[in-house]
Amino acid sequence: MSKALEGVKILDMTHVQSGPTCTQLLAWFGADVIKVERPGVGDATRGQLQDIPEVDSLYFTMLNGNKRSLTLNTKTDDGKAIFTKLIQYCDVMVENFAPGALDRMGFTWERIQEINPRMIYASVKGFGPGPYEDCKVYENVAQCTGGAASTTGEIDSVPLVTGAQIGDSGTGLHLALGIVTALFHRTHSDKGQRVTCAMQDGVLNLCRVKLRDQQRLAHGPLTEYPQFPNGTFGDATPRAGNSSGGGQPGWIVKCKGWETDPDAYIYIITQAAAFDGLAKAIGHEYWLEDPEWNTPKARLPHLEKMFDEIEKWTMTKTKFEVMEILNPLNVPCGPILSMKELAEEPSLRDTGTIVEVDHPVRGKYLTVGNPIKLSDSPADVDRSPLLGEHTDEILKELGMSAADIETSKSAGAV
Ligand code: CAO
Repeated sequence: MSKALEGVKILDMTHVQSGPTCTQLLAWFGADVIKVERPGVGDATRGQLQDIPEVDSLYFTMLNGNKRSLTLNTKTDDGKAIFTKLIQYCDVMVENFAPGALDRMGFTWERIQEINPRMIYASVKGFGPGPYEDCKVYENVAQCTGGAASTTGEIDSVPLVTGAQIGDSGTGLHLALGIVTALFHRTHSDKGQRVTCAMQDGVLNLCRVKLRDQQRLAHGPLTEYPQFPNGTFGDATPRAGNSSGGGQPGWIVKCKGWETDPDAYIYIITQAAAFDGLAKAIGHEYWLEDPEWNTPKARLPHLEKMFDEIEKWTMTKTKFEVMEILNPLNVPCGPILSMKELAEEPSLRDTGTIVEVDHPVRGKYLTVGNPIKLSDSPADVDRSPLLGEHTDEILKELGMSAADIETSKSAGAV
């Protein structure tokens, strides 16, 4: 079985999280990803949040698997010459530097096209063209500017950011789709193109249902939100606690052990089609006869009361017992799983979603493998490279002799 992106060469100028997520995905699918890092420094995340002194951090190792590392100072003359060869050699260049950084190195999109007209040049930036286009952006800034924070959190409380890295990893995913789309387009246009993805846009795309609700507000209260029927709505989509973003009411309820276990909770969705079974399971058959309860519309003003009653029942069972009872009844529900539980879950190991990797300096560590499974193209997960581990190997591939490589090293270019 061949790998889906075998033969595609990626010039990886990414750092921190958003760009590396994208190139790691492409590497898992078999692309040859050449990560360019500053000599002696490398991606800043190698040294951030280090759990073991002097060892590449988990932050770095979990975002840079399956890549090769080349050290190169693209601001030196020798470095620029080697960078030009790399642009000729590769199919795709990916970067997520601050706006204008590549231009300042002398590699504008126009220049890149001159060097290699088939090059696909992909970038993540914090914002698209507009008032903030020159700003530097990190994950939480994107969550705040993309609509996630204003719509996340308890009602009547502060905006919240989420632990899911929707600004960084989310935008990396969007960019990867843009790249494979451009690669497909190139098969018939024979030309490269520019792919850009702004983190604000990526987050907003993931908050699509909240823009839906913004427009629904003009036509009356959002009846599935906890503010209905007694609270008030302003003129913007409000925060809604743990209520479901879809048309089926949902909430997080306590389970047995919640007093001591911070994750003894389950999310339950009271989907209309499965409501009869749920009402019977919790001993509330009378809801099925009562006109105040027996239709989804009738239940809307009582959602808080409904979830209180469901919770009285779930508090007598563990989250896994609730799953066992409600799943056969087709009630959509899911336990709140801690990172510890996920790391130890055998089925996630079996599918390669959580993978143990061996690193020559760190030893074994866990990483999240490829969540996208292709039936005919394996996606093995390998360790991240050491800084500059593949410098000589890659420079030789570019046609440089051992003497040329030595000269570039003494000039501080690699
Ligand atoms: N050789 C020589 N110089 C190099 C180099 C190399 N191999 N690699 C990077 N550099 C230089 C860059 O050219 C830049 O120099 P200039 O400022 O002179 O142009 C410099 O290193 C630093 O780049 P930066 O400004 O991107 O880095 P930063 O740490 O100050 O900012 C970040 C980091 C993430 C805020 C910024 O890169 C950014 O806004 N990126 C776009 C949005 C993004 O992806 N954010 C997600 C980050 S993950 O949370």
